[in-house]
Amino acid sequence: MNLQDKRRSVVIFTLFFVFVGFSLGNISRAEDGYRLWLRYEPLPESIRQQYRSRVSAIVVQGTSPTLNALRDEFVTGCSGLLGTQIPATDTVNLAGAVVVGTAKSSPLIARLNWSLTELGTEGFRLRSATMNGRAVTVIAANSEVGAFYGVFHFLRLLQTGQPINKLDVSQKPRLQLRMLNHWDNLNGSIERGYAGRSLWKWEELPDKVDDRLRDYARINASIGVNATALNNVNANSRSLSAEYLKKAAAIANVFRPYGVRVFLSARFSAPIELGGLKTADPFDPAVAEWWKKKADEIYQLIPDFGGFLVKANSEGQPGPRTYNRNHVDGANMLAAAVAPHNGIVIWRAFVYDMKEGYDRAAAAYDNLQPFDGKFAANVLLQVKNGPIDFQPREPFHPLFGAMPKTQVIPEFQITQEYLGQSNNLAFLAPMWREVFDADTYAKGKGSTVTKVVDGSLYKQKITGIAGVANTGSDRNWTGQDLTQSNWYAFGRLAWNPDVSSKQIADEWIRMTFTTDAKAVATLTRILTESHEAVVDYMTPLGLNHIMWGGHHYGPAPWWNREGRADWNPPYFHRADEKGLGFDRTKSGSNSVAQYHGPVREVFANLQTCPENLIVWFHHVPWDYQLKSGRIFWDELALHYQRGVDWVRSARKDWAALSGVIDAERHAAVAKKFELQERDAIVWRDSCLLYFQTFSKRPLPAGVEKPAKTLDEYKAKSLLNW
Ligand code: GCW
Repeated sequence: MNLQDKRRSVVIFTLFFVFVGFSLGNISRAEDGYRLWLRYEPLPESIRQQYRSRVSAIVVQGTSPTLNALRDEFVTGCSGLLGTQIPATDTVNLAGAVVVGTAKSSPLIARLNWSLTELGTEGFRLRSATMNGRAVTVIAANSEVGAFYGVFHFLRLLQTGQPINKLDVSQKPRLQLRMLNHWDNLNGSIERGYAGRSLWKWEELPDKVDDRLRDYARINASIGVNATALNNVNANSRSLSAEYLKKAAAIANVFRPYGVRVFLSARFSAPIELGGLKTADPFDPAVAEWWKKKADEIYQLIPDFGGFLVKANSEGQPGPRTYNRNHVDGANMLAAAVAPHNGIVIWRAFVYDMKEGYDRAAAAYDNLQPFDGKFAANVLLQVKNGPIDFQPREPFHPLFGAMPKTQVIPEFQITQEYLGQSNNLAFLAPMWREVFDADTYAKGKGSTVTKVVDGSLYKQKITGIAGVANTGSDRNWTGQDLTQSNWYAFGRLAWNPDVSSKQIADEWIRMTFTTDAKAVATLTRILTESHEAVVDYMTPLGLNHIMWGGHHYGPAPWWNREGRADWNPPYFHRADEKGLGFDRTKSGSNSVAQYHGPVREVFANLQTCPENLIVWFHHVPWDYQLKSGRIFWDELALHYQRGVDWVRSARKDWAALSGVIDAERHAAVAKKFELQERDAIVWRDSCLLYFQTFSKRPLPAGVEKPAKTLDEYKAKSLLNW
């Protein structure tokens, strides 16, 4: 055979297999990531066998938008997973039926007479039972959305291969408001979005509503997300105009059956820009009246409107302080406008406009803590996980545990502004776990952030959590297949902040990629290690905010071009001949005092401060000896190297999964790992070369020689590499 013949036969051979594959339906078909974790591909035959007799039909009595949607989901899901059409009926005439509903929607469920009060409005009970002498499974709830959550739970059991013959599960969400914040602009761009354009397509609304919005709502419902703020917190007043409210209402109509409520970010000066008033002073009666009328108008269009999300007096946004009023004056005025409709106001604590020479990490606490107990009953204070700004690692925010009379909710950033955007894999569940598990000592040992947030410590009426979304118009929603896991993880932790990262990873992999045991183990390990690896090659040992200015992709610890000191890396890392780090102890800014004892003393003492935060709290001498026995400089360098090594080995592990993962997603992720390796090297080299100009020490053994010079790294942003 000559070369051409050989090629031809390879092509024919390949085509043959593709054809056989498609006709048998068991070779992975085109996988573009669109279906996320709701793929519903047939389970392995051995597992299907076990399920078949237990999932013979779905019995949903009654109709309503939610009941219809959950019936559809169940039928599509089970039929796909079991490889056979599962019928929907409204009577139990088969063993193995799954009966779903509420006592109101379903006489069959009413007849069970179960007491479901403790499940609240969104919980569900999933139980094996007998009806008409037949073994059935019941999914019962107090609300149709609760029943929908039960359906998704049941589907997850199938997707992850769990036994379903003796079920007795009762669940309700631990946090009430489980919300995504979209930083979507009205022109379709997304601030800090790395997955395409805004999903909302404002220009087409309200006449045309993209079908994709239904999938967005389904996906959120599948992980229990029940609220969405549609527009950027750097808000445009027009989003509250009559024209845009109609568009928001069209979106709300699509989301409603899935239990997802709509919120809007409100620009504080909207009464001026939209209402033609001279001021937006919250004490001006005309201003308060304008907001009341605006709220009435919104609720006319969106009866279940959630309320306003507000970024005020932060990064140039207007706020009450613009009019010499304070945060409480502003928040409570808006709260009064939505209160008659049971709406809420979510006031962000990300405020750091302070005096010269201040410590930015102390600013949110300084600005907001004095108002504890003064916010109206329908105001929530949304606090970022750490005191600066979504850095790869931060200590927990000192406001958690410092506002016992305020309804504090955490804000996480699902989109990876500072963590390699959609090019680098950083599975964020471990990072969020770290925040939840942190002990604030607010009421003695065991006062974890989880307990502050879930209401068990301070018994606040409303609990919640927000995540800045990583979604966009890209076909795979998040710009890279593996970072879909962060959307999933956010929902799972919002539902139950006690779930382990490992469990979240394991579930997500089985639902999204494969149930092959070895592959699941490898991928779970890759996911759960990935965040620490990113910290290693970006900001080890407590470093932070040393990214390239503006876009924040890639390293630039030397960057000094921004107008304000606290937007420039040297402000944060404070490198000099003596050492590295921001002294936040008594000899420095003393912002460590914002924490409760004894955690305060632990952080404040160089000897006891966790090493992974050491330069966050201390200016650490280059030759300071760490627990490893190595000096600080050497340890820093080895962390950078370790990060690079991890990416290389993860890349290899991923390559080895090529037969197990479908070709399309396998290739797409492999490309991302290639970029991640490049990025990790650039991070390591640039940071070490730059910090070396201060430490004046050689790289320790085991750290590779930089590939380029510092000037070369300085010349070009990694974004344009
Ligand atoms: O992380 C910073 C971002 C800004 C963002 C701000 C915020 C929406 O760089 O883009 O603005 O935080 O959270 O308000």
